Amino acid sequence: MDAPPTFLGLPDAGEQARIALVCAPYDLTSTYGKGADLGPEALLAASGSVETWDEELGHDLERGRYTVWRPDDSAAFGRLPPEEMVTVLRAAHESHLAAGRITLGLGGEHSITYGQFAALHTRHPDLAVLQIDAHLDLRDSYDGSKHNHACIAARFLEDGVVPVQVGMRSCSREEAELVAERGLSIFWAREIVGTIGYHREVLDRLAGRPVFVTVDLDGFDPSVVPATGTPEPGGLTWLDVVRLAHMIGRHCTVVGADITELAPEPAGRSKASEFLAARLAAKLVTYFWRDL
Ligand SMILES: [Mn+2]
Repeated sequence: MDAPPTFLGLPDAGEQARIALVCAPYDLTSTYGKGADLGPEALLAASGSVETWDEELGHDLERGRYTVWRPDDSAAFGRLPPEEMVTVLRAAHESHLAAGRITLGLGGEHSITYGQFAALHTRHPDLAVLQIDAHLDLRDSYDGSKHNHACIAARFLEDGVVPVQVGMRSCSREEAELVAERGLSIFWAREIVGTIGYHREVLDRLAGRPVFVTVDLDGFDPSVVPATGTPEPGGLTWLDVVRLAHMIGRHCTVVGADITELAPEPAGRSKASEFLAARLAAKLVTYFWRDL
């Protein structure tokens, strides 16, 4: 059997690593397109073909030290109830944070984010969250679970963190009412695609706090990332997302990030989505943590 893929095809740095990629092969609560449990390995496999040289900042990612964390038994992990899944992930993130590493979560459906968020929020009570997504995810529960993929932003709110949400373009009436009631920070896709004028306002909302960046790949337009569970038309471009991330990296301390909802297309189809996800992982590491 082939060895499992590493990040960017570089040797796993083990205990010496400064950045841990925490894989969450989990897709139990998704409701439409399935396959996000295959996302982490598809992203890592694609990362072997990503250039380690960042052409924009002139930085070589080969200088970094990375390790990959996987559940002991991926199949069993994939069957855990969502509440237990986030507990396992929280412990994994906490152990890497305790060892002085930054963690980059790889999903997996968006419900995986809560484990990493909770680990970071304990360490940084003033944590701010930037959420790139098509969906508000403000339902308190869905399909009987508070840890459904459609509820992640409700969990942030419940823990006292108002996420700054970018790329939004789909919600329920109840979610829209909550937005109005609470005056939430929404940057609708239709108002920002192709622009950068809103960056200043994003920064104002993050207000100098440590930042966790959570990316649901459906924030991208489906013409850019077709391989995701709930593709919504009218989304962000590659440049929209990397310009925002670059700006955040220049002005904020980013203490963690994740990339979720990659649901690879069957073998033989386009690999554009997994390559983009891998390239995005490389970009986030470059923008946020190139000096580690
Ligand atoms: Mn979404």
